[in-house]
Amino acid sequence: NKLHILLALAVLICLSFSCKNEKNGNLAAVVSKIEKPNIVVIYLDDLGYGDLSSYGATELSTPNIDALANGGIKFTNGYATSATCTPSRYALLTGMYPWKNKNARILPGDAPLLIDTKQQTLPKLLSKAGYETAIIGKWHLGLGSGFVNWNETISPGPNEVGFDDAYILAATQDRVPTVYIENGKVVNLDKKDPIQVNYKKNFEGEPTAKSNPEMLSMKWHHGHNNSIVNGIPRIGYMQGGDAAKWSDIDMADHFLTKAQNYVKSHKNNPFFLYYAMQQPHVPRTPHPRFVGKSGMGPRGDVILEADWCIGEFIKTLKEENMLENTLIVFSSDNGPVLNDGYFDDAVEKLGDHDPKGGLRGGKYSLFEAGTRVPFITYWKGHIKPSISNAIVCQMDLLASLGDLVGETETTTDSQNILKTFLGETEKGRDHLILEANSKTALRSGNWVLIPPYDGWPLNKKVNIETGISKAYKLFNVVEDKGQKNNLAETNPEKLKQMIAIYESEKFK
Ligand code: NG6
Ligand code: CA
Repeated sequence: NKLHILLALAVLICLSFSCKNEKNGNLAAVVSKIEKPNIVVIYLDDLGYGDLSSYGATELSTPNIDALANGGIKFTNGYATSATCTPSRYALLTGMYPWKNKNARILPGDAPLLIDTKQQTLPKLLSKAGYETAIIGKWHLGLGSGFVNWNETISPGPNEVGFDDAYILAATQDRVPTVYIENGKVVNLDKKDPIQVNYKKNFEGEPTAKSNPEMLSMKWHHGHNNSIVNGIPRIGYMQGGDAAKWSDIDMADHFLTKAQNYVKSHKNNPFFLYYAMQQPHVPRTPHPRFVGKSGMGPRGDVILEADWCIGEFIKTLKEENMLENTLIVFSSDNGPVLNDGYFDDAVEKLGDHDPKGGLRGGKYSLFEAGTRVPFITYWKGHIKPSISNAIVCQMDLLASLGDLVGETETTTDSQNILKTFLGETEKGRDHLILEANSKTALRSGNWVLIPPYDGWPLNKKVNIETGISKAYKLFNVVEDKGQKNNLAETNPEKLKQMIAIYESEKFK
């Protein structure tokens, strides 16, 4: 009898192995459901290290994200690769250091696709393991391969780099075209009112923030003075596409509903969902339900709105009995900025809130607040709640999640630190190159090295220290979180060591 059972088991195991890669095979579905959790990456835009109550904020309360932080691993040394959006997203999806690709910088809304369609990507790797993959939210990695005709199918894009489904905004909320794109097609496009986009010159007769300031409901501070959509002046010129234009105040709800529907309709096969939320990037347009709720103006209000959305999303996972079968990764693409080009009271109403959470710098900066961000992994029943001081980077998700689903990946810069992400070890990366506006720095152990660069020490428009100076800077960021004491001169030995690591990483 025992032998029979053993035989039956052996047959089952063989069968399950042979079916593993068959996406729609019934047995494969059952087996992979047990073995492979759904994976959701919730990615915010410009959320700072100190913007969550679980990361020390006292003036804002973010209970839903806190529930993930307190019920999972809260990383205190979690990094985006970069201090701006496009390069960080590039690294997240490709596992490659963005400074190795000279085009990986903030892209205009009509830029060509930055990721080579032959490149390895996180969704491709997970697809190989039988996952269905989707992006819902902000893309900002370029579309097409030259001039984009927004009225035809737009390709290549997310679908060509590994996403089975894509419901995106092309670039940023402040850039045209201000429309949603679903699997290469502009949503609600009226062919009789075709969309045209130009980042260099306006279309004749189209109002701009400069020609028609009376049309504005939000004022621009720097940049953001081209086409006007919903009273908000944007970057870039756009003509046509009226029926397709999004409603800014409904954007958060819109993406949330899409994300909830995706979950509900993908119960039979493991899925990877990249839920790329637009908050708290400018223009900050909270739904009226959230206006005034933070007392901090729109920036605080949209953080509360994002937190609410995440709470609703988790509720859906719970209702669908999927929470224990879903690994959630939460992070942000770069550090915080207050005035990023609009007058929206972010500076005036900040009060005692510190979006940087005690770090120095902010978005666009080589100092820590540029790249060190909230970073959480949560998997109910599988990850034990803890706080981890390990150095981890979003770029490592590719190799690590690959390992989780049985796919080995060693050709990229992504390191397999799955055990760190699951809380099985406190050890993360030894070191990491950080990037801001194509300039780089090094985090290694407790230390940060910023090499000398030419340029301004202060980005005056956004009032953020860039980290740029003509001398080496060396900080012990464990003892000196705010990077106040430059030890380059007093610790020449450490400086030498750090320069050696930096150069071997950058020029290998
Ligand atoms: C800058 C924009 C800023 C923001 C940023 C991209 C101006 C003056 N500033 O060029 O408002 O859109 O690009 O942010 O235009 S990111 O988070 O997507 O990198
Ligand atoms: Ca960003």
